[in-house]
Amino acid sequence: MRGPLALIALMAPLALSACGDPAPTYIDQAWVRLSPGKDTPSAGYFVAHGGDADTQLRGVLTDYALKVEMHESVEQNGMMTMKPLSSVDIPAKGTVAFAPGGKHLMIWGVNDTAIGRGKMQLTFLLSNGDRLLVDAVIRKPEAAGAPAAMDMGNHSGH
Ligand SMILES: [Cu+2]
Repeated sequence: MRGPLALIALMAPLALSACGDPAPTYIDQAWVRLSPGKDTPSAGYFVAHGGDADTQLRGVLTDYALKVEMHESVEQNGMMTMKPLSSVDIPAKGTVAFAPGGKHLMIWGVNDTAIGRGKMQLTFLLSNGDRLLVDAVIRKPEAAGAPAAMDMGNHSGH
C-alpha cells in the first residue's frame, strides 16, 4: 500500500495547482469607433473569451474617457433601440462578441491624449474579481470603413 499512497501524495499538489490556476477569461480585438463630434458618444467593441469557469462582465472603466456603459442594440416593434446592460454572462469556453449592431460600449468624452496615441486602455471588471487591462485601438470615423451612424449619435437612433 505504500506505493499508491506515495503516488497520491505526490499528485495532490499538482492537482491543487491545476485547480488554482484555471485558464483565464480574456479579451481581445478591442477597438473604439470614435464619434465624429465631441457631444456624441463613441462606440467600443471587443471579443470576450471564456476561461475554465463561467463569469460575468460587470462593467468597463477607463482613465481616458468621462464615462463608459455597456449597451445592447435591440429591435422593438420594428425600431432599433438600445438598452443598458448591467452585466453580461461570459460562459466557460464561450465567446461573447461586442460588435456593431449588437452589444457595444458607449464611451463619452474620449480624451485627446488617447486620440493622439490612437489607443486607450480599458479595464474590464469580472464577477470573479479579475480586472483585465486591454488596449483598444481608436479608429477615427473616416477610417472606420462604415457610415458614421450605427452605435453612435443619439440614444434612440440605432
Ligand atoms: Cu449604446
